[in-house]
Amino acid sequence: MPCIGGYEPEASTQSSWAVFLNVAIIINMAKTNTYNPQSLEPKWQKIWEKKGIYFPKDILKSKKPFYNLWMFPYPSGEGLHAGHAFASSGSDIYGRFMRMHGEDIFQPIGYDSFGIHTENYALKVGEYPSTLLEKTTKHYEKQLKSLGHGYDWTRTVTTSDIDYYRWTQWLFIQLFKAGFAYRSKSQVNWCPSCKTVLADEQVIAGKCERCSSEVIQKELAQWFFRITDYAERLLTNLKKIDWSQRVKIAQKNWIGKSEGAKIKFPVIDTQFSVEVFTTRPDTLNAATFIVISPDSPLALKLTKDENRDKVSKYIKSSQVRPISQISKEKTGEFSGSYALNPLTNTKIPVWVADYVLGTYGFGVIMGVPKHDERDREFAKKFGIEVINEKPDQNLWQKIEKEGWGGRYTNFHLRDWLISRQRYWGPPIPMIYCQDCAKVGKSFFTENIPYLKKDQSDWNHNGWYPVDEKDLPIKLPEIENYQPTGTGVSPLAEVESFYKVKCPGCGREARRETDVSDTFLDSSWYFLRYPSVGSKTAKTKPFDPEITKKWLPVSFYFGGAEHSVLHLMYARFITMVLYDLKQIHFEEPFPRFFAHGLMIKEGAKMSKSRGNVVSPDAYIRKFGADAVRMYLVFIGPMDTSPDFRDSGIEGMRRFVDRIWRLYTEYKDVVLKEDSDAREILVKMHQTIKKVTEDIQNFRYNTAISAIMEFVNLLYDKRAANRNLQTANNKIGRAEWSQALRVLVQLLAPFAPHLTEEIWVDVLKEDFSVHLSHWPSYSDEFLFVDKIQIIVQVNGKLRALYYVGHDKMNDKEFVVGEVKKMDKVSKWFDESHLKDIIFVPGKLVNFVI
Ligand code: ANZ
Ligand code: ZN
Repeated sequence: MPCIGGYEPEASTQSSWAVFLNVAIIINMAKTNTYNPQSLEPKWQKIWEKKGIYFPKDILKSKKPFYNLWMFPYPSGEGLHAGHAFASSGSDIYGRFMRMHGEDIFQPIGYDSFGIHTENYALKVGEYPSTLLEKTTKHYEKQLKSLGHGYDWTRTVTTSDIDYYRWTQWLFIQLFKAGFAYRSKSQVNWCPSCKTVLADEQVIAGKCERCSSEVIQKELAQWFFRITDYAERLLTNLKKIDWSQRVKIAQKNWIGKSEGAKIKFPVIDTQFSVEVFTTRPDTLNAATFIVISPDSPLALKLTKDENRDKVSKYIKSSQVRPISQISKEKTGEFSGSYALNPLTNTKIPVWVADYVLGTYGFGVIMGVPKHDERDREFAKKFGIEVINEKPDQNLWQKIEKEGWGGRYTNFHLRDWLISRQRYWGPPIPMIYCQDCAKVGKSFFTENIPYLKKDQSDWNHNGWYPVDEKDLPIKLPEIENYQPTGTGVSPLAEVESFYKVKCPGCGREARRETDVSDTFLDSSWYFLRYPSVGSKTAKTKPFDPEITKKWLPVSFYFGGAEHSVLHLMYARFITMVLYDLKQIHFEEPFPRFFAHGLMIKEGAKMSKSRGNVVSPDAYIRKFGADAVRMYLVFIGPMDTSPDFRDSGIEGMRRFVDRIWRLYTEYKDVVLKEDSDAREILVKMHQTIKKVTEDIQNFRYNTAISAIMEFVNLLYDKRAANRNLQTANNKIGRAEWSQALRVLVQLLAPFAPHLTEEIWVDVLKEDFSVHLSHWPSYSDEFLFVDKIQIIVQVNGKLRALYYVGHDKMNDKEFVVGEVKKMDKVSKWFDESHLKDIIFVPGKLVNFVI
């Protein structure tokens, strides 16, 4: 367990502390002096809201706009858990820190409320999703407010609100018109339990990202976005953005750029040839077979009649074979065909096997058992020849020269599967007309796609986008909204919904009944926030002027688990909007920090384990400030902090300790010069440490540094407190300065406690959160400074402290010492006869 007790008084001071406590108890018999979050936290939350200190007064006139964004949650029935509280606190702390640096912070919040999560929960509890959402979002709002986060509650986004999703539909239309949306029949990932297709990104190790069921392949016609057209840019732009390294690596791997070659193999006795993608053309001399993916249309095309039955059966079985099984055991069927290895001029067999993926490269490989592990396994199992030729780098040239193939770059990234056969999402705003399809007419008959001119790779006949004037296409309220499992959405049974007029010919046509993927909703929500409530909110998805001022997002904070889903999609959509000249930037999140996943006593928090911690009870018992501080104190933000009850209690004691420091020892007068100095040194060191730690999201060590500072103040208080009535006024200023700085350093972490102290105890101007972050001065940063005696004509006049690095520098030390009031008042430069300098010891001015 981390050292939550680090702030406990040291043993040596414990006894004097105890003695003092007794005295204090006698004096303060009537009142127990502990902080009372239950009344003070709501009090400040109300005042903050009333005074509107957390959002830009005039969004168009902000001088230093800083858009501080946390990934919005999807509102589940259970409400926010401790992981949300941890992450949102991490973002809020940063926002408060930047506000105290004079930035105009815009920190919005909203709900990713469309999608399978909400729909499944609604089905489970037997309520209508929108009715359910009203309750869940209210609960979330209450929870988020109780944590004291500085959100702009005047500008929220709920993705299932019609005011929002009309623009999600608008976005779909822009992508279609740009030429980036297309429909294609293909093998898609199908989750039998969620009864819907999944994007590749939603399949984790062959299982559904959401429910962990085995995912199978199914052939269905679906809508896709051409994210692969942006693969190269998504990759190269990674160099330009400041993101957590592990997320960049995850994106790089997911994009999966792979440079190699394509090579053609003529199929013997036919006019066909098959093309393979290989990263090792230098091993062509050892290629002894060809494998086609069962998902490729080539598989049956190249199968000889006598092998057809077996191959067909194999193809069918591979469709229901869970993805996770494929790597475990090699299976396959011989097609009966042979191809020609153009280099060795030998006949090599063509196989169909599912270890070759239909969606990667060309869905066909050359098998090189000598050099490739998977090929070796396959060849061994099916008795295919192995040739022991050494790889030969010259083959690259030869392949090009002989016209067998050439260089080719392949990407792992697939196009984004965007349609879902579910209910709770924005209806895809497309219309299909059979009559137009018959005569080969579509939207593209009369319109040229803005960006991707060539649409010849799909059959767009009959397809039209909804006229933008007709948006929104409202999701109808229907009783039977459970997934059908038949590959169509429940909306396909609602005639009043799907029956429409064809925008092309005016005859009866059919509206698309699939809804779009939730990740489309969240791919642009950050564009909407600042424009909510603006004068163009009803006519535009995002206001051009406001967008110019506030975007891109200054700082984005969120979970690493979104590396390849949300974060990739949002980058893609932003690039498309940039290319469509709708926005002025191509990266939505120039700075992103990925926090870790909170765990509970060593295990991942999950509903099935029943160890999901709700922050509510803890907030009620210990106060939000203690909870916030505890959550970010357990470990660095980017690791997986482990939630333990006992830790919060410790943090609560720290809150009381702070409170007592201010309420009982506000006016301590220090006796010794050296005590005052020690406090100043510690204060400056703490400012530096906390500042740098917050900048690097090491909130845990920032809080430890604050704890150490508090310990020192308690130590000094113990030694000096009896001097309050003495004449000696040394160090009164230092003590108050230290207390003032301490409350500011704590403000981002404990917003309520510090506000109460700032305004009600220190009597400073409201609000501590609008005060200016303290700065540190270098001269205090070395604890190991050397004390120099400063004399004038041999009489001690002052003490000067210098760092080791400067102690031998006569010019510097003398120059600094002369500037001291205590020294300069004894002479003026013209009377100076000599300066005696003993390095590290003494300066004596002789006059
Ligand atoms: C011959 C070879 C010899 C290969 C060798 C590798 C090693 P990356 O780097 O991931 O892009 N491949 C090509 N298309 C495939 C598909 N649809 N399904 C499964 N495997 C496929 O991997 C590229 C390599 O993966 C290609 O290079 C090909 O095998 C295989 F010693 O060709 B190689
Ligand atoms: Zn028509």
